[in-house]
Amino acid sequence: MNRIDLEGRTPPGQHLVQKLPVLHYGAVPRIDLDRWELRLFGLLEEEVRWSYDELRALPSQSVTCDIHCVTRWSLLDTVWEGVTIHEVVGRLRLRLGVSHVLIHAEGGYTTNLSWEVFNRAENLLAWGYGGEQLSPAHGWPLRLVVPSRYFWKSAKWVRAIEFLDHDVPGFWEQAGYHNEGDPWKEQRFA
Ligand SMILES: Nc1nc2c(c(=O)[nH]1)N[C@H]1C(S)=C(S)[C@@H](COP(=O)(O)O)O[C@H]1N2
Ligand SMILES: [Mo]
Repeated sequence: MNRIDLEGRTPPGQHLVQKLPVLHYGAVPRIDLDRWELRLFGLLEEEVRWSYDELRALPSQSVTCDIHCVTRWSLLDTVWEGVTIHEVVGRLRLRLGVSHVLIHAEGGYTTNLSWEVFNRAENLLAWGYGGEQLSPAHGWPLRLVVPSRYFWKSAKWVRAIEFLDHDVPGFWEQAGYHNEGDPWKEQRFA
């Protein structure tokens, strides 16, 4: 049985599920944490590289949000733990003119966001889900969570964030998915 949506939290064309499905293109990557790093590059005064330990030493926060996949399932009240994008951005020296970011994940998956959508308070680089460590299938060691967009923009296995002064379509955005992907506007396909 689907949960009943009493509060109007299900966007048009979506149905509610009770558990987080596993969905991705390709295989779950094998990751060596000792060699893992998160790279922040592009329009920065200085490129930044954080080891996994450095990342985990940043102040962490828990975010509860609803998520919506373009394949029409939504899950309410998911709980993620990690470092907020605001916390990350506050540690960078951005150059003038940053208008977009491109997220790079393990194995070549990418997704793009405007600066305005990327830099929202609820967005997280997460290492925890549902009170536990993120599982490999859900993006361990680090995934992005952008609740305001269809879930394909919440890249799993994130390795780098590129700061840009123009828009560069990501993997699904090049393949015909909508560039913005706002579930409340049903922006599924271009
Ligand atoms: N690196 C990577 N991230 C990805 C994907 C992918 O194929 N590769 N798929 C996206 C899609 S379409 C969805 S719906 C969600 C699914 O996340 P989940 O498996 O944790 O539910 O991951 C997103 N992030
Ligand atoms: Mo998806």
